[in-house]
Amino acid sequence: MAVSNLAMGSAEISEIVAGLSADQKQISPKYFYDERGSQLFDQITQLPEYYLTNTELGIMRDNIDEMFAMVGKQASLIEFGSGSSLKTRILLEHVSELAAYVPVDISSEHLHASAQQIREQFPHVDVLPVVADFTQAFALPKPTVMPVRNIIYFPGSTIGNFEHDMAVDLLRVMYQEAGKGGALLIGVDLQKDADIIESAYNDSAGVTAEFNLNMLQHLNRDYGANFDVDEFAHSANYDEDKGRVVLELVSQADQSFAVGDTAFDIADGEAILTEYSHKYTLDGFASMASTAGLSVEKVWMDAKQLFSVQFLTRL
Ligand code: SAH
Ligand code: AVI
Repeated sequence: MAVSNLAMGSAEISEIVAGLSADQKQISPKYFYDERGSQLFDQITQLPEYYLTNTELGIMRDNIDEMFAMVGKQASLIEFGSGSSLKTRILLEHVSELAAYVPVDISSEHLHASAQQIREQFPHVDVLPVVADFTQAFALPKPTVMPVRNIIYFPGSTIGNFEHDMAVDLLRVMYQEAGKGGALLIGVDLQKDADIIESAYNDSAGVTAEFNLNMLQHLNRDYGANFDVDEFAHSANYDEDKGRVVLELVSQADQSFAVGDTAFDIADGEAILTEYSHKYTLDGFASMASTAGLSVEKVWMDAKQLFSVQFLTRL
């Protein structure tokens, strides 16, 4: 095996091994996103069943003037989990005199390609991409123009991929990064009819299944694992009581696999948890935000109240 081809961070391997050693085997959803995973996520956003992206884009377009007024001039826009920066383009088209745009993402090739496209489309914007795991401390680049305030932009309801305590910690990190006078603009998916939610994660074209299974391919390619990917199946169910989708990879046989030097057995029908996607009530999200020291200043929603975009400031 050519070690130089592997993104063999020992911290990452320890984290993966620890997750697979737990009673409920699990792998963090951040391992969805290698280059292929980011491409598959982009395909998910185009699916008719995946209401989240189109609904959020509609909310942005319908309320952009009000959002612009709240963001203000000479802000630095720092986006957590920027992906293809699709929604950001609406902000960049309307928010004049931005000090900088700082897209932060773990998926490095995809981030750099998207940042380059943004530079070409918006040559007047200072685009400063940062490859980082946003759950760990990371340094923010210094824009050429001194920003008046930092706006943390966190669209897509990526906050929903974190359990309550982790989500609170992440919101705290964000408001610390935002600093004095800063604010958060965040996309938050809402609780609704279970059928609508389950279809979004079990699309008829099978893209979400491929996205889920690609996590094992990513671990095989970059972290010295040897999963037999054909022996796992995608599963996504909405737990209405907990208000969250549970994404799993279910073993189709009694089998063994290894990650680096550590071997694991998995039984036929046993699942590896790969993602939660929490859906919120407005009150539930406001209460979580207030635990993190944040207050909801404004909520924008679509007419069917499927999704929300919220503006948060320090309590
Ligand atoms: N903001 C985009 C993309 C959402 S997909 C949208 O709304 O459509 C989630 C994005 O977060 C992916 O691009 C993924 O690479 C990134 N991501 C997930 N976990 C991350 C982590 N821990 N640190 C940094 N980026 C992360
Ligand atoms: C990035 N995140 C908000 C997506 C979601 O809907 O939870 C990831 C995803 N998982 C399956 N489909 C999309």
